Amino acid sequence: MKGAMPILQPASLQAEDLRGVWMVFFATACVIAAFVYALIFYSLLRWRDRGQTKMPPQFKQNVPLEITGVVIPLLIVIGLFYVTYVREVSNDALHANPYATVDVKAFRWSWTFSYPGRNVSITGTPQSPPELVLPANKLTQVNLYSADIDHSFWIPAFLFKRDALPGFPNHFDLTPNKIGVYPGNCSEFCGLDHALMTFTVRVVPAADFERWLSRRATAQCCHGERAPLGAPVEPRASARQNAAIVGLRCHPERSISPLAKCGVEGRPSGARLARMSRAAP
Ligand SMILES: [Cu+2]
Repeated sequence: MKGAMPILQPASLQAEDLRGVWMVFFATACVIAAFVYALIFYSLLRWRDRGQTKMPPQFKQNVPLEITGVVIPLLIVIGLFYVTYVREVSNDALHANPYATVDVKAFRWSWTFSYPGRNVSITGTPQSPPELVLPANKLTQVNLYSADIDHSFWIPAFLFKRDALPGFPNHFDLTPNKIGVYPGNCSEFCGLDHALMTFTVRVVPAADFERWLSRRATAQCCHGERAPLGAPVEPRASARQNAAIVGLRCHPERSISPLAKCGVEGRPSGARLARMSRAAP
């Protein structure tokens, strides 16, 4: 799994932007540190005790020096603020036509990742953390919700963290640009199993992403794997017949063809199909 030193190898376009801000801060801090240490060592060497008994010149104030000492730090802070503000505004802007959309819902103590319009929803548990699959080099818009209390969605490799607050959805764009698997977790202490509130992010080529979505949708739709529209309605029916019923629910046209499309072999009898159709909403 990647992401050990994400500041050196960020894995999204937005993170590369933020790394630029970090580099500006780091370089500024280095220059200031070098200046301060130079003054300290100069003073230590130049004014060290050589056994003189005479006091050095004493003065109470030096107005030009004091003004310089206020103005220079102020200019540095304003410059850093400007760099941060410009990058954050551009990073927070939402793209009008994202390639993909993901609804992320935090809850005590795991996550649900849903792909609106694609019939795919993945819910994790503390024992079985979910996986968020994203297309590489494509913009994904994330809608972040909380089902209960405050959580925080954090992907270190993307240098990205955003709070999940109940009643206040957050929206942001991510454009992963390095294929790989990255760790993610909740970074807001939210209770007993907070430490287990982890997930992984798998970044794959866009074509693989589309294939994964189709496979996952078919599995969920027709084979009862967290069927999005409810559990099978025929308790006494076989697994194959229940799959057919779920298939009917997934495909509102309620024809025979979706069953074949879903890979359900054979056809139920006319009477059974009619009963299934009545049972499906
Ligand atoms: Cu949490």
